[in-house]
Amino acid sequence: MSTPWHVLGAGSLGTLWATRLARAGLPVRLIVRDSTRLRSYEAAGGLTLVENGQASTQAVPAETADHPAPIRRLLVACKAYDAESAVARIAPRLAVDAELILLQNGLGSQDAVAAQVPHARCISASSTEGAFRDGDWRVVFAGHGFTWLGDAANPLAPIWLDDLQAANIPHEWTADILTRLWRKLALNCAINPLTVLHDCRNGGLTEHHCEVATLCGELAELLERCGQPAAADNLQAEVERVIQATAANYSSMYQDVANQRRTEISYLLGHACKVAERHQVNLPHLQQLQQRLVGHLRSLGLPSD
Ligand code: NAD
Ligand code: KPL
Repeated sequence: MSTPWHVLGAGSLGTLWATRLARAGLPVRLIVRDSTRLRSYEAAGGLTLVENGQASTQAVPAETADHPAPIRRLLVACKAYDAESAVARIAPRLAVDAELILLQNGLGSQDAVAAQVPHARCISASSTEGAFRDGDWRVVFAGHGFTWLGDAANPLAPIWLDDLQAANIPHEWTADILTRLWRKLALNCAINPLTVLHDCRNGGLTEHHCEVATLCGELAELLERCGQPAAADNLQAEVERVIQATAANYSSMYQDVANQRRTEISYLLGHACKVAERHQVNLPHLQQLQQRLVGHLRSLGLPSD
């Protein structure tokens, strides 16, 4: 029997991965928050994935963090701000050769998780797939994309990439996962906060071309200074391309704010500003953007961290 995939966090991406792995006949176990959520899940009878308008349900077995079985492969599918505490709770169950796959956007949470589990291998992911919940235990596959996976400490590809192949999860192993994560972080910093502050879709930023260009300049400087020159390459051109390609969409941060959900600001703009300070790089527009966003979130009564 192949190693089970334990999926921590039954939200959008966790469900998207769990259902596709289970559909391919691979062993999957879902870890939910507590016994109340476990009862709710069992009553629902499984996880439902809606793909191209067709709903299909996978009866993935579920458990809470207190279950006694050891874990060898853990997909961490919580938000960046929940990942560290969620993994700390499950840490006693991790086998000595455990591997964690971290699906969090941005940077900062990966190091915080790795510090909780020094004996485990932590693999980071950067994904352009899109999914959202349209009900309890129900997820809509909204945007086909790609997932890069890598381990900055060890270039050796894990054997379970075969499982992703079998499950039709488009992916590639990369030795440069940090470059991928920094590049995505820079894109998100140049686009997402401005869509919130200007209350617009991504395409609305074409009217704020100068502001976007200034931010791209500062972000590229930061990437160069913190040892990520490849992530800085043609940044502004790519930001403009993404703005055009996703013109009709609302950014993920816009959607979080619109739905009164906590954002991942500390792992995106907050992380960029923290690293700039550490490297003593003066980035006035990025810092001002961070202050404006924090002020805006507070004015809405939302967490600003
Ligand atoms: P989500 O909020 O839909 O799901 C997170 C789930 O984790 C929730 O169900 C939550 O209850 C659960 N959770 C939190 N703490 C837990 C704990 N201690 N034990 C058990 N469950 C716990 O979030 P998401 O949209 O799936 O995003 C996850 C990460 O993936 C984020 O960093 C996000 O930026 C990134 N991401 C998401 C998408 C997307 O389309 N949704 C795309 C790319 C990247
Ligand atoms: O990833 C994104 C998001 O909304 O989080 C894009 C579409 C690239 C905008 O930054």
